[in-house]
Amino acid sequence: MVKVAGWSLPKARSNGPPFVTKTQLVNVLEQVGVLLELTGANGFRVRAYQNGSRTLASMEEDLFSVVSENRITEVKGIGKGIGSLITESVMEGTWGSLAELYDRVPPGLIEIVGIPGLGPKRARVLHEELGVDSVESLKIACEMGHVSPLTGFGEKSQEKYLAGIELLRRYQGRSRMDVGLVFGQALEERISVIPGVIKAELAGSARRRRETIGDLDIVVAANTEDHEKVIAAILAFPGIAEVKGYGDSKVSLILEQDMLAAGTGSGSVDVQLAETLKERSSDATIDAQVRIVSPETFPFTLAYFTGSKEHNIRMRQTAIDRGLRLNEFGLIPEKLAGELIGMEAAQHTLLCSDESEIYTNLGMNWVTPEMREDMGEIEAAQIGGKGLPHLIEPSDLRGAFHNHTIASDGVNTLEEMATAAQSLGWQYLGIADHSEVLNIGGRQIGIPREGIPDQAAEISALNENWLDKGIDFRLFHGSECDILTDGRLDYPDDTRRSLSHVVGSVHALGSWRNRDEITNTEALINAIENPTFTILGHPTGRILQGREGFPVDMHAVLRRMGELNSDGELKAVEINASPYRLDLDWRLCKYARDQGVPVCINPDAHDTDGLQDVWFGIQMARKGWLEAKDVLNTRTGIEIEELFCR
Ligand code: DGT
Ligand code: CA
Ligand code: ZN
Repeated sequence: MVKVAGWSLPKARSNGPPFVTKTQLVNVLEQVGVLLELTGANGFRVRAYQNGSRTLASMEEDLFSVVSENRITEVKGIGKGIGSLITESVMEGTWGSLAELYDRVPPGLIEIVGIPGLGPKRARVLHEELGVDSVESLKIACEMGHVSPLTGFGEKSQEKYLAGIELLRRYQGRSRMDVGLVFGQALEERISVIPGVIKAELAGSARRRRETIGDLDIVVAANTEDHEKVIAAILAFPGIAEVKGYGDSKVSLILEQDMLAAGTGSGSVDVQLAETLKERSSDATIDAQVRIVSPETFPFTLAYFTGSKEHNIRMRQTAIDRGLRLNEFGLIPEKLAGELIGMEAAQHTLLCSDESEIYTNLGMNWVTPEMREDMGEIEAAQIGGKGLPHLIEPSDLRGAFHNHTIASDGVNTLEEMATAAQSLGWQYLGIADHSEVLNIGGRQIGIPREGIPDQAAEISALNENWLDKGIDFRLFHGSECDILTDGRLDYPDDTRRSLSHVVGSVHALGSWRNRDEITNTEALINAIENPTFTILGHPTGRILQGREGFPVDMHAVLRRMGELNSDGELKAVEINASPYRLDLDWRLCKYARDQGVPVCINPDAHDTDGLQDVWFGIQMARKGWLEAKDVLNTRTGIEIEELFCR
């Protein structure tokens, strides 16, 4: 049984005040809301914490100033009780009596709140009525049919929970790529500057940019006489929750938040993005395996631990065919190695100063790590073969088409979003706020049809202004238009026709997930065939580690989109670049390309920082073999204007 971590109050900084950050407080208040609900506290108290968390999150003023000037309770939405909790934690680093609340709730109960369809209220009922206090006990209760007879639950809920548990198990212990990479980069940076370290490089699924990462693998080159002191330096790092083990050449760790504190951003994720990610990863932990080898062995070890296992197996076979033995220690001619094994055999290795020489010795071109999945790269890399693609780079993007503003559920204005896009060097930004049908808990989120002309006017005014000033930047006025369950699009035809582009997305996921694949595929195709439809947004609706997408034959959808493109229409498919989604799946990119369907890398940004998420979309496009020409938003602003006006 895996130990469940549960929640804990953040450790105070040693050099305060302020002893805690706003992000930490936002988190704690939100967690307290859930904990109170789980313990059956009254609704007013629960909502006070929920509101407090939300208020704090959107507060623009510096928290420390507000607190130290005693103005915290003047902030609307923060009452006396929460105000004094905030003051205490910021000024003194303590949390009043909250520790008791955190201890009182079983960690397993918190974990089941993450299961789709299971909020704190229902979790409490299950706890009180059936004694459920963990994922395990919930599973048993569902399997024995004890859940469905409870008032307000039913067969459907019971099945849904079982499916949710299955998903949780599958992803257990894995991290989203944004979380994994920010930890991986921090560890790589810290190791790189240890005296005696010649180089340190992230390997494994992180280097291959998988959408989720099981554990981090880092390979370090140091001369043998320095290994001991390098290991000692690693063990003394801040942000190590646990040392799982270590030997002469290997350290196995669990990393936590403090690992991220320093950091110069010298790795592959740029500085600004790394800062954003640190904020988002606030209570995550991740395992890391560090392997220390001599500089001569480094390229072989790096290649081996980069994987994938499937790629390695093919590489090893390629070596065998040439009378060579390939492993993490070297590339060894079989006739020299003979009976020898391990490091003894490796004495006879061919020398390779970097990974690319390993590939050369096998008659291949170097394969970029993202592509090492045995999905055709071994064949394409053969010298004289059909060649590897020239993969898209982050700097190839000139804009994006799916972004939100305060007009729907975003937090920034048109102008703020545009300024942020310009500072990324973009020539355009597509605005696609939600359409009128979208509401959350009865509150309308989308723009009502009457609001569209106002947004259009605002956008035209901004565009004219840039044009007058000779600035090569424009906003495209689109909509993220809901695809209704029957495959119609939200808004009247005229409204949609007035827009530059329509990102069609499914949001009423419940109904789509409860239908069969054929019905869903037909409905989706029906929507795409609408003449106003331009881009298919987050095609399956999946949330990584959260919920599976709805069943759909994406191949059939992409084939139909391909036909429409060859009829001269523009029907593009989105890679939703939010690290929570990364949907279209990278495994389908090649298929989309081969069908002639342009791919858009869209951040689905809800604030200015969110625009940077395109970086993750680029990683997925690269994993999917895409070149700049396959991606719609590498085109210039003028080219897009022409395409959208057709
Ligand atoms: P993860 O951590 O589950 O996200 O995925 P990886 O790819 O990082 O896998 P991991 O951490 O188990 O191992 C790192 C790499 O080491 C893996 O990509 C390939 C290599 N490797 C591990 N076990 C084997 C194996 O049994 N055979 C071969 N050929 N390679 C292996
Ligand atoms: Ca790994
Ligand atoms: Zn969106």
